[in-house]
Amino acid sequence: MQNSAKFIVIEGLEGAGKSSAVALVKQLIENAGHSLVTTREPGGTPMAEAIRDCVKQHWVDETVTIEAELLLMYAARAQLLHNVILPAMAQGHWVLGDRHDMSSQAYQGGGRGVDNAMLKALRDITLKNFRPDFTLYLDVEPSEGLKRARGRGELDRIEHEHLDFFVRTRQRYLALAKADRHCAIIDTMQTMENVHQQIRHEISLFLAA
Ligand code: T5A
Repeated sequence: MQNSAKFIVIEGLEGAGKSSAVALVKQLIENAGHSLVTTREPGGTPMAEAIRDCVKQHWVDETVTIEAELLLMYAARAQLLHNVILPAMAQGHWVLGDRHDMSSQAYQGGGRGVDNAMLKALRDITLKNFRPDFTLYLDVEPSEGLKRARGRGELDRIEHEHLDFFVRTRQRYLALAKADRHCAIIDTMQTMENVHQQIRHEISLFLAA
């Protein structure tokens, strides 16, 4: 029997509403009769969670270089892919990821200005041909997303970047999402109820395909 396990990813800026989207999509997929494993990036394994702490924390008297941040994101992704995502899918479980490679393309590529050749090389090494079956990109205006993130608690190292950084990151996200036929764009500048309605619609289309 063919293994039809799928990898679904939720992407978006801080405050886009990924956490509640993950909970909703999990429920929808499980209601459709599939067993599901949820992950997050960076993170999802003991070592990748340590990398997450490392990239999110404020370092006193030390600048985190663009190169170090980039390599840490891919190191965490390699751990998660080989130790969690691929084994789960091999056993027939669907996997739902809170962020994946599109985050590196958007934050490191768009936000930090890492060139596409470098990103492609790292993606080829880390993921080879592995790609999500479906991505929900939750679009939010950066100032609104940061306002929501601030309301949720203390900002981490990346969230302390200037607004410009998030504007560039969002521009790259939108370009990537529009070019990807396996990606749906969700407008989150609306009530949570409307956002969830859009998500339900997109997931039902994906499940019916
Ligand atoms: N990163 C990550 C990279 O730079 N490169 C990479 O390759 C990867 C994988 C990870 C950081 O690392 C960076 C990106 C990030 O900076 P994270 O914690 O995983 O950090 O991600 P964040 O985006 O920081 O997580 P947030 O919790 O801020 O975002 P969410 O999950 O999208 O937001 P959520 O759901 O917690 O919502 C935040 C608040 O907004 C409210 C919610 O109730 C909540 O209080 N909210 C709304 N309010 C009104 N209307 C709506 N429509 C709302 N939607 C949510």
